[in-house]
Amino acid sequence: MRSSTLICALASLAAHSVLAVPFSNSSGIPKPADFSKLEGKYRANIRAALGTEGCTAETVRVRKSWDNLNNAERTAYISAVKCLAAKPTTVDKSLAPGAVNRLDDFTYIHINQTNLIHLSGSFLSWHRIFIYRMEEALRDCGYNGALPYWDQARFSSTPLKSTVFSPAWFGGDGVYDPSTEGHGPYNIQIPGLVANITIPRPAGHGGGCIADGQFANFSVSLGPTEQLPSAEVASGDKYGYHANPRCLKRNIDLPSSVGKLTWANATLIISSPDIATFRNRMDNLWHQNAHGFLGKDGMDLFTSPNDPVFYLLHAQIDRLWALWQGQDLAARTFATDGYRTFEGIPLDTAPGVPPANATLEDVMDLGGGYRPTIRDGMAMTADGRCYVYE
Ligand SMILES: *[C@@H]1O[C@H](CO)[C@@H](O)[C@H](O)[C@H]1NC(C)=O
Ligand SMILES: *[C@@H]1O[C@H](CO)[C@@H](O)[C@H](O)[C@H]1NC(C)=O
Ligand SMILES: *[C@@H]1O[C@H](CO)[C@@H](O)[C@H](O)[C@H]1NC(C)=O
Ligand SMILES: *[C@@H]1O[C@H](CO)[C@@H](O)[C@H](O)[C@H]1NC(C)=O
Ligand SMILES: *[C@@H]1O[C@H](CO)[C@@H](O)[C@H](O)[C@H]1NC(C)=O
Ligand SMILES: *[C@@H]1O[C@H](CO)[C@@H](O)[C@H](O)[C@H]1NC(C)=O
Ligand SMILES: [Cu+2]
Repeated sequence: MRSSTLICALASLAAHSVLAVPFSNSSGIPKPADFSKLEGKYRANIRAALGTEGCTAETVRVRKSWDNLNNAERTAYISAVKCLAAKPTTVDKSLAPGAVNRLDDFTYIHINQTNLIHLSGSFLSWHRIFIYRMEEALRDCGYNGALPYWDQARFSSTPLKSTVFSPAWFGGDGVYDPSTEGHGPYNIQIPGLVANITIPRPAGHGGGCIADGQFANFSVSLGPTEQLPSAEVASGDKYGYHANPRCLKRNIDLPSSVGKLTWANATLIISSPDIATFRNRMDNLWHQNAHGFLGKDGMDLFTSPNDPVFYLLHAQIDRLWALWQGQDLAARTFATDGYRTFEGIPLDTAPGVPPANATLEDVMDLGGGYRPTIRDGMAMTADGRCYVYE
């Protein structure tokens, strides 16, 4: 199975003109000087802003690229994820009877909030808090480090060469599943919006259970939502809140990475002159492509946290935002843009929420009764957070 998946992957790579010169080494594409320069300015500014109490140079956590962790750190991270998978959920069973474990606590609230926290003014802030809470939960389960990020640009041409997807860690593609729901192509239809939004998805090379790595046959329960015209969706389970135990799946789509999740695009995103441009580029050039690359569970708008790679993917989104903010902390930390709902479309579950612009004082729902404002999720080294990207 693995070798035929590889052959398909290579065939697709060869067909892609961007790859005239394929990269075959394991260190990836070197970081360009202009990106390093932006990073240097961010680091200098954020470190200069650290105080002498609270978040200090001594206490600040350093988030690193997964590819730069050592194997002991990687093992500790994976163990903590599995520790959360072995702990019972704290979600009210009347809200999500299918929630099983502590990972589902996170997936549940992400499902519940999806149409408010994507393509909206709370996207960046909500996800910053969300992944920070995961970092804390992992540390409560024995992990001593900070959340690592998946540095897509370094392996954009050969994404499966990143150690993120190695058979030792998160594993690679799902096994080939020729069904419409698994392998694609198919259209995603987003439930809950008072408009029909259809997102076409290309065919990948997998679609079935992940076959190798630490999450091969990993069991997930929540989802999928009614966005797939799929037999996998139980009738009436619009948001996938009911128990649906199944293996975690991927449907790797190389063209979502090759020529897209590039250093050039990362640099372009961080070089955005204002938050509206930044948010637009972030979503169109990066966020959607990163999820699109994973396919299947990791691409489900609602239940994507089911794939543990989600947290590394979003640490990278958070990092690019941090780099953008860090070019001018005073002007950019609280810069905001976007509607209160998905593209400003009214929601059938929250008809009272007007499709107005979000404000810094808007209250978000992070689950477990935690309801911070958008402003609360914007600083990197305040409001209980204390981390910097290396
Ligand atoms: C890896 O390959 C890329 C692309 O050919 C090249 O730029 C880079 O220098 C190589 N890295 C090493 C360590 O050989
Ligand atoms: C989210 O959860 C609340 C209950 O806390 C519920 O009223 C609401 O309908 C849910 N929204 C969706 C989209 O499931
Ligand atoms: C969305 O599509 C469905 C099925 O095609 C249709 O029944 C419904 O009326 C459409 N809704 C809107 C708002 O266009
Ligand atoms: C996954 O589960 C299937 C079906 O139970 C089994 O055939 C396969 O060997 C398992 N794969 C791994 C890597 O555990
Ligand atoms: C940036 O991303 C877009 C779409 O994702 C792609 O079409 C474009 O070629 C990329 N540009 C570069 C310079 O990588
Ligand atoms: C929302 O914000 C944008 C950008 O600041 C502005 O152009 C637009 O008029 C605002 N829309 C509403 C409905 O306030
Ligand atoms: Cu999300």
